[in-house]
Amino acid sequence: MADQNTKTRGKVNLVGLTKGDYRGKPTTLCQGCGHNSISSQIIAASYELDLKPESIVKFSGIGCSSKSPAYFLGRSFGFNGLHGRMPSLATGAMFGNHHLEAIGVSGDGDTASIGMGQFKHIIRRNLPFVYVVENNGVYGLTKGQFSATAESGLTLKGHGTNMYMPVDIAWEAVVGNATFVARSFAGDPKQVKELLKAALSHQGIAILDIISPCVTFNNTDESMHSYAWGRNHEVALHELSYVPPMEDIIVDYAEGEMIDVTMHDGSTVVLKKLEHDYDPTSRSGAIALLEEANRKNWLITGLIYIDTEQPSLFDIYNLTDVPLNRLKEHQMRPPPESIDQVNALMF
Ligand SMILES: Cc1ncc(C[n+]2csc(CCOP(=O)(O)OP(=O)(O)O)c2C)c(N)n1
Ligand code: SF4
Ligand SMILES: [Mg+2]
Repeated sequence: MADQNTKTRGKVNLVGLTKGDYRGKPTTLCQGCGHNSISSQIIAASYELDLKPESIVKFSGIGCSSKSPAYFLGRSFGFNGLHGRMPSLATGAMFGNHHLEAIGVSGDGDTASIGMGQFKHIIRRNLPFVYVVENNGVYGLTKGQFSATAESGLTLKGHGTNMYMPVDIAWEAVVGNATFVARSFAGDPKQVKELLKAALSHQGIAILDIISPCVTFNNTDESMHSYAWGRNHEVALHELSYVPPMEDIIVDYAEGEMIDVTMHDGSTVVLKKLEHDYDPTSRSGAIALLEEANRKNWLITGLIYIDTEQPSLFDIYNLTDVPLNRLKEHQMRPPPESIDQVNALMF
């Protein structure tokens, strides 16, 4: 019977679901858009991590990227918020139920233009939240205007030449004290998936800046957000594999050539060093690397920075274990003694 099931439904994971159970609605984005490739990797990572879709909540702002939560995890909760306001929405919702797994998808416009203030503050608060920026250097939804991450000197049809210096999302995240910062490229799906798995196991803010080409408005070979540029300039820091808590780390690399990072849930991220002898636990090293990459026009990808020691927003507050909407009225009404205590403090 189990075999028959597997044949008709596909291979099931530890929570009895097939990969198809993690899909969403058919995409309405352009064919070849990098955002579609990232949605596929969110589906694959959630399936492989055996997450229950009903324990995940998705957030987004406004943009083609922000539409994409409709195209993955159709059985999960979702909230499409105002432009640039995903972080405050996510913070409020997660205070309501901190047992949920939170994934947010934003764009470079949604994050680095209108949403920059909110981006900085969700980082500072270290909310356990996988924050994916689908970075294409333009406002795809409103027909390809330059966003704040477009490189200076880029010329696009109908929009002239960009005159401003770009915002580097990964650099802003490291400087702002983010506890997990990674960069990837939609054309490197395996790396995107492994980074997503590691981010989902991190108990704090996980920023994933993923270069995600807009094939309609910003995919010329010279553009630093195009498929051609990504393929020709990607410098992977390490070969990255994610190992779940119950599996042994089987590696065929000689000792000294890899770094293990233990995540909060006991899983491990194994980083095999490539050309760069890079330590992702050094903040000053991460800043120096990003600055070197910008000077040399490298598209650095991989885990740029990680800190598993900082308390998360949930550690700082004494949050109720019962989700707020399930608390009974008598549990929410403070007894007269607590009101007296508060008044005594104030006067
Ligand atoms: C307050 C507000 N200002 C402006 C807009 C118009 N608008 C919609 S999407 C967008 C930019 C989207 O760009 P990005 O976040 O990079 O997403 P992409 O479409 O490129 O994936 C803008 C400016 C809006 N919806 N709301
Ligand atoms: S306009 Fe660009 S960002 Fe929007 S769906 Fe098309 S390719 Fe993707
Ligand atoms: Mg964009």
